[in-house]
Amino acid sequence: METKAYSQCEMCSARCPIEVTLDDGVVSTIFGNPAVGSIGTRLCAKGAAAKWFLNDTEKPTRPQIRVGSRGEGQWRDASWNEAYDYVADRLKAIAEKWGAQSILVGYRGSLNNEFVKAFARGLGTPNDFTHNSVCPLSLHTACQATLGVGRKALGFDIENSEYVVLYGRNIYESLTVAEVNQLMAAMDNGVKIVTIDPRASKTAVRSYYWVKIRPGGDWAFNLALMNEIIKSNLFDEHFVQTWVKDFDALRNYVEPYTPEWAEKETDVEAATIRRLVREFGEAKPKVIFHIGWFAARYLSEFHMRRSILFLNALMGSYEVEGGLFFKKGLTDVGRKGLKELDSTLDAPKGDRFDGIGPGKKFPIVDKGQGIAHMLVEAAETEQPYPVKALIIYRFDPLYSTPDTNALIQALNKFELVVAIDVNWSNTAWYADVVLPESHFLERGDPIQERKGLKPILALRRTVLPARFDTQPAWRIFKELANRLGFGDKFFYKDIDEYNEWKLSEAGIELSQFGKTGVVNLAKEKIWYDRDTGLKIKTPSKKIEVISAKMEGAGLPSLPPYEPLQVPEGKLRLIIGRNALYTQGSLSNNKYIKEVLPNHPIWINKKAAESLGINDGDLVLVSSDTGSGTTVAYTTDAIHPEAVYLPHAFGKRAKAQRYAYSVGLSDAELQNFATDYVGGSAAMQECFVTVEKISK
Ligand SMILES: Nc1nc2c(c(=O)[nH]1)N[C@H]1C(S)=C(S)[C@@H](COP(=O)(O)OP(=O)(O)OC[C@H]3O[C@@H](n4cnc5c(=O)[nH]c(N)nc54)[C@H](O)[C@@H]3O)O[C@H]1N2
Ligand SMILES: Nc1nc2c(c(=O)[nH]1)N[C@H]1C(S)=C(S)[C@@H](COP(=O)(O)OP(=O)(O)OC[C@H]3O[C@@H](n4cnc5c(=O)[nH]c(N)nc54)[C@H](O)[C@@H]3O)O[C@H]1N2
Ligand code: SF4
Ligand SMILES: [Mo]
Repeated sequence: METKAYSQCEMCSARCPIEVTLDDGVVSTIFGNPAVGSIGTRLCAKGAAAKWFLNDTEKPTRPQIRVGSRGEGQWRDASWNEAYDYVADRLKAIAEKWGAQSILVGYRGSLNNEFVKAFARGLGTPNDFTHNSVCPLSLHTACQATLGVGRKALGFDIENSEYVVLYGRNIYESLTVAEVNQLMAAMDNGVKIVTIDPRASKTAVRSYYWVKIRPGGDWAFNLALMNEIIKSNLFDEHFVQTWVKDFDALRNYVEPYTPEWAEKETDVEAATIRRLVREFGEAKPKVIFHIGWFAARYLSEFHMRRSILFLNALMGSYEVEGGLFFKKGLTDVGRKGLKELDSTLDAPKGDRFDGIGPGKKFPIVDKGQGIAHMLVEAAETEQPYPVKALIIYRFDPLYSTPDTNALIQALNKFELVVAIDVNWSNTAWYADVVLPESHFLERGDPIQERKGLKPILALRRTVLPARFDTQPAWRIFKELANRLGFGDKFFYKDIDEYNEWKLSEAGIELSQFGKTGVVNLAKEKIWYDRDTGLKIKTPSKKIEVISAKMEGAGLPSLPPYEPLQVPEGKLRLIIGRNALYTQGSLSNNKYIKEVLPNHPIWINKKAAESLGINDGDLVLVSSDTGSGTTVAYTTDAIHPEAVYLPHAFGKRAKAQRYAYSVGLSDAELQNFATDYVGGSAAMQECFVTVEKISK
């Protein structure tokens, strides 16, 4: 008999709403949830490949305890009770010997954030951290310093826009289904996409204009755009007067950065910059300078991202149709917000392992995000104190933070590493204990508030019983808390009871989610009054050119531009995502591997020629930190200073037949570099040589 169930995909963190068709209880297809048309009724290739992952036996299928040396891959099966007791006993001993602060709790943001954060609070450690320092952190910090809210507060009305300017943001490849749908609809409406990218991405080739920029040239490019917009009086004067603090400082600051100056730094012709500025000026305010997503490329990432926020201000494109908007949620429809478990526990005080805090290395970075890539330094220096245990939930730092070998050295200093994952991540492979979470179709999670112009609440519910001996996050953290003496804080008996508690102040019942798992909160789009109602939360309540937050921490708001530098004889390694892979986490998937087993390194034809490299040659790629081999793809479609690899290959867990050791891992080539203002890693401050090995 055919039945349908509704839930959310988790093959990446976009969490598209899905419709699962079951034949006598066996999954036959997974598709988009038609009840959520605005978010997207299609699925991407990775979502469809979830079916393979469900039945994959090359993942941990019951708790694992290491028996060989770290990373050797010798494990024994354990019962859940044994594994919980084992982890809890060791955590107690470590807390007693080294203090609770020596326990680090790392995670990638998910629906289960509140359980992970509550767990860290229960342990008494101030050291919880997300994956964000290797993704959007500098952008987030830039938004906080300029608008007083984080990056997730902003949305984009792409469908109604006239110009969408993308700084790399590769919407058609590094995707969420919703944004792909929006951009396709916008193209039907005649939008002009301007993609700035050193290589021809799948979005660049579908654009009205591809700006083949020198890698890292974005900040200089933006300074010149602002120079030209202001000089040509093409900015929205009313908006700037109403909402921008210290506009004159911005005008003076960009004065020397002319299009001719930028041409030398970015390889973009001054005439192109002038033409684009005229076109943007005429289309405003329906112009979106997309703030981006992945923002862990350069030392100057923070200032580049701030310049995007300024450009949107000059166009007056905040809170307007076809521009950017502040996302709306429960409180905008007159309801109270969802409750979260972590807010019922006090946040432990004390210095953090990662150097965030007033007067510290990262004075303006949000503690709630943490800085994952500071783990190595913390372990090596034992400053401000030794770190001894690492609990990792749904995050793979050993694949996703730069310099894999340095991190392995650091992990060897830990007395306990526990990975809670659905798969053999690199980190799980190097851990002491692996607690396997159930596949996303086999579990319920906390309700999600999806903010937007028309906000909704969405429910992930259990579609299938767990096939293997795995457990959901709500249970894993509760069981550990029970054994560590703060089980009373994890008061719920199951996820339904927890979700009822979560909803209890919002005045919504679990039963309202009905069959499709969605509650629509607004019939019409909600816009704030753009003259009086922008939700800017800086001290001045305006978009701050001179940022009170930065100045208060002794950081200059408008520092002079610093020219790009590439060491003689080296190429800059640039990176991105691939449409078929979610970082490295899904690479052991038969369906995916059938379509794209491996990926070459892109290298400019002329650059390759000068190195004696032909298309299809096997090459050795080396940096100061590591080296590896792959095949060269020579093309004009990349800037000559760059080589390009997606972050998806070179996995280390031998248990995974399809992924193990296939291709080159960019993380093994990258060294430690960081944007000390915004907090992100600076992964593209990485320079390599490429040599031919053979045909
Ligand atoms: N299929 C798929 N979709 C995903 C993901 C995935 O893993 N797979 N991951 C999701 C996540 S977590 C993220 S963060 C987003 C990331 O999405 P994006 O922010 O779009 O980031 P990337 O894919 O890293 O890179 C996009 C483009 O930036 C270009 N680029 C490199 N250097 C520069 C530069 O100096 N200047 C400019 N202007 N461009 C440059 C690259 O060539 C690449 O084409 O994708 C999300 N969507
Ligand atoms: N060198 C280099 N490093 C990078 C990047 C790069 O381009 N180059 N990209 C960066 C970016 S943009 C990002 S977002 C990060 C991504 O890196 P991570 O944050 O590590 O994200 P993922 O690879 O999506 O997943 C991490 C782990 O979560 C597991 N997982 C998936 N679903 C579930 C689940 O439902 N429950 C549990 N418990 N676990 C689950 C996966 O198996 C995987 O091991 O990497 C960053 N690091
Ligand atoms: S974008 Fe694809 S993989 Fe990610 S949640 Fe949506 S369908 Fe799943
Ligand atoms: Mo990311």
